Amino acid sequence: RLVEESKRLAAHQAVKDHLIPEYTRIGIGSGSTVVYVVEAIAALGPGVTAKMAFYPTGAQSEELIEAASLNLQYINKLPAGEQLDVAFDGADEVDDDLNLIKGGGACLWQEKIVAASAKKFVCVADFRKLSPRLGTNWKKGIPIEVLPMAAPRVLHELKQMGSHNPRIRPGLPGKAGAIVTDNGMWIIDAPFSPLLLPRDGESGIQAGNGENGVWTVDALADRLIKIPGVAEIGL
Ligand code: DER
Repeated sequence: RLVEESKRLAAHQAVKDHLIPEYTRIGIGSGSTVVYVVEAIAALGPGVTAKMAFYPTGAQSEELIEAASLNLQYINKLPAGEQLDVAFDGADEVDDDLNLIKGGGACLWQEKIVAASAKKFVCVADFRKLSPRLGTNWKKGIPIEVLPMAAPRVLHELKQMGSHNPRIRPGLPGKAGAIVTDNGMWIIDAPFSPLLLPRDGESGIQAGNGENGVWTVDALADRLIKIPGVAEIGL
């Protein structure tokens, strides 16, 4: 109960502080926390939201936007060179420098595209997600989205980089085989010792070569570690 309340508080505070009524383009992440972000936005009423367009980061995000009767728009329709005003999203772990682990919900590729398209990225995370160093709380490994045919080679590269027992994320009950993302990809979860994880832009671990085009390595590749923006943290 406390967790849900913390999520709701963080989400409503984040919207109150960072959704400026003049904004017209808003990114909406995926997961369970962002449900409360959409709840807070919808509560502003059509007087505020009618002129806003909301950009999803996957199927669940799209459903949230539609269910709240908010205007749905897609990031591929964003004119080249233009940005979203703000993007809200959750995270699996947040450290003191706003480094994030993303991908627990297997939506990280589109999330990254939308977050990177926004002038401001607001991460909404309840108290469980706070961590002195990435990898100390989130033990499931760094999520990496890969083209299925590249998975064997990526697994090998990750072992070479020091990941112990990287594995393809299995499907949920009722789905034989691997989880398939909204983009038709697989997810590899790669556990690393926290000491191996870079902080604030260190590139302690180079993203694998050769598979860059098919990798979305959240919270690992040095270009990503520091997502500029503000983290609204659960109380
Ligand atoms: O997949 C992701 O990165 C999501 O943002 C997710 O991991 C956050 O999930 P939660 O809000 O349900 O904790």
